[in-house]
Amino acid sequence: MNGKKRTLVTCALPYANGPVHIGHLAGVYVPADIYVRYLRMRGEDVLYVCGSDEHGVPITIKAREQGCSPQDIVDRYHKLIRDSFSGLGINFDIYGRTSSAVHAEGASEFFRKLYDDGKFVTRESEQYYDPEAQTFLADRYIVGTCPKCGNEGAYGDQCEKCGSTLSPEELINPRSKLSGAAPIKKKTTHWYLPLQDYEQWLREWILDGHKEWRTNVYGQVKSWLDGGLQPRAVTRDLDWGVPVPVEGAEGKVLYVWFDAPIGYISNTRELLPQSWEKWWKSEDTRLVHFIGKDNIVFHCIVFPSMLKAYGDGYILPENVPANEFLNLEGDKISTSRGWAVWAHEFLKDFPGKEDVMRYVLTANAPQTADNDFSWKDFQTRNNSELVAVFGNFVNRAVVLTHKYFGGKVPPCGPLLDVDKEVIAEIPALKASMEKNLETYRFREALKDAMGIARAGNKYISDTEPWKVAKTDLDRTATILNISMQICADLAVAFEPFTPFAAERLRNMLKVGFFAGSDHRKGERQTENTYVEGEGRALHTGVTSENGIVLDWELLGRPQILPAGHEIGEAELLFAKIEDDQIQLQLDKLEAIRAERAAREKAEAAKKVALQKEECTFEDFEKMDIRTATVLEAERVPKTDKLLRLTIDTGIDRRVIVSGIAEFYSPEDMVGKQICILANLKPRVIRGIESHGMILMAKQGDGKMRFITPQELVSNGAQVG
Ligand code: B3M
Ligand code: ZN
Repeated sequence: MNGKKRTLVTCALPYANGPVHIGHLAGVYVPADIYVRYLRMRGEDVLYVCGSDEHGVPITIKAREQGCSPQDIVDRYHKLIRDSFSGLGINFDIYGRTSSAVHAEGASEFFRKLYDDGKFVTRESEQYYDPEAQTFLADRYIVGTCPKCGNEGAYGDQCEKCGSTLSPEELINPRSKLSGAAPIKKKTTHWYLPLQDYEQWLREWILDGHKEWRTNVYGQVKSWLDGGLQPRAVTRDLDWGVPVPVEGAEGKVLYVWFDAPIGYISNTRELLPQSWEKWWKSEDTRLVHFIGKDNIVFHCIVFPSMLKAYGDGYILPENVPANEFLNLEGDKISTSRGWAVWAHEFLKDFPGKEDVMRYVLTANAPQTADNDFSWKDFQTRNNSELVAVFGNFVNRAVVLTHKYFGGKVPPCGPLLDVDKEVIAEIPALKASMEKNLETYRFREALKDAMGIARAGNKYISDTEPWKVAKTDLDRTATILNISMQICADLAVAFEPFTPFAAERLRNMLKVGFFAGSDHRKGERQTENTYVEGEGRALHTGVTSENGIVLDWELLGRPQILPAGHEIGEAELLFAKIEDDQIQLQLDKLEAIRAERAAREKAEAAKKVALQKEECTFEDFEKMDIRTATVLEAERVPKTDKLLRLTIDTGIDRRVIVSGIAEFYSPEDMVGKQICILANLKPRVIRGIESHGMILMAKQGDGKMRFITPQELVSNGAQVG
């Protein structure tokens, strides 16, 4: 199909410091799975590689927070993530891990060769060091007060409260998360890959050679290159990671983004110790990286430069179809804020709906722009597309074939225009699907597949076989024959998108299927799945000897199921999703939002505004602060923030307008003794002249309380 003997598909290695969520699935893993299933149906030889990315500072931080080891963290999440993928039908040939011995050996060897070949430069720099814990500190391990918003828990690289990007130098009162000690600067040496040396080569390879890449990918690479590449550190002062295999490098490990991409190679070696090189070092292999947009620089600039530096015939990616981001209910998905739909929770809450999630994430795929997932849309697409069109069409065709023809495909008689039209539509949709799938436009390809279901549904609705049967069984036979062919088409077309439903449909039609060959270890033969040839899997108790075996080539053929072919009992392919199921999910998200708001409010309440600049005693003496009592109070019309107060200052009666209506009603204020700045220049507020200002205590979350003497004093008493 593409002139190469085989295709190697890699998927970004998820960090094993938490579960995967629908953003990961939409961005990387569902599109990759669609692509791999399609290629395999076309008979392509595909290797499908992924695994956990188990190093890096966030994992060590989570381990500290949970009082366990980084290995405990990655063991827990490696399993959870792997099971989540397989639960969604995303079956890699290997789902490895970068804490494995195979990876440590491979990454060390990779580094050592670049080191021996003089591809690195070293740099001495000053890094933050914890004198008590006697370890260097990554920025994330330094906390202090944010200079922008006063948040006392800001990190050395970012303030999670106001979102500012920070450096440890900017933090007020920086201290180590490990020991609480004030960090000191200490000299340390690291190895760097001089990316600038590869700039011209990258320009030629990508900017000249791959103009077909997605604009978001091509554009980001171009701006990185135009911005000028800098040497990139490939080692870190950390105790969790692949140790730097060089004498005198104790306490240093490979930088996670140096070691992780090598994980693709290590996972391949682990699966295919004898033949891994034909996948990574042969021009007969095409390599495709599926990633999210935040990984573009690592997969298009850093990793290719590493492979180039290493030499030895490593191939480069033919394409890197990076997706943009998926939002959730209009808000950015955030692991730290818990704002996500976790894959493992979805699988528990919606058993049997794995296809629906795959379908919805593809229909809303953020292919060239960020997109949004909403539970309402999830329900609507399931009910009005999968149930009402795809499932409804198949059900009517199968039920009626049983009703009128004893469950056997009836013969096809003379064709009318309506028959010819629908028969002609399918090959056209198939051709469009092929073009879209081969250019990574999965959302468009899904529309083509859905187009087949819509065509079938319209055909059976327009021809009304249940009515025709009253008078003309031959015509009914033709209609249902054609409808059953379209069911067979759907059993192939939907394999990449909704593999579970596609297999149930094939079982209903009692046909086999060529899913293509894969490289997973161990027997895949189950009681009704046969593995033939070089591992090409068949399903449903049908082998090429005893029945019909569908494959991509048959899709769109006019007569796939011959007259007389016996089909199985009808079963619903999809079930409606009820409002209460969706409401449960929305309530879950609302609870997360409320809990976060409460937490942020509580944190804000503790936030202390920075002290103002110094003033002199003379400055203070200018202010005439007095006690006063509120005689009358009313709301200021057309605003919910202001009260108009008439007060007795002991000097006079006057009117003051104050922004305290959010915290006090007029009734609350009448009779209260307050303190005011009496000699503030009068101001007109909402048309009312205000003479003075009430002294209020305002805490970080905005809550305000008026200041009052500890016990009643006379009005006009001077406050100083
Ligand atoms: N662990 C995933 C991420 O940035 C990162 C990918 C590595 S692929 C070699 O979320
Ligand atoms: Zn801040």
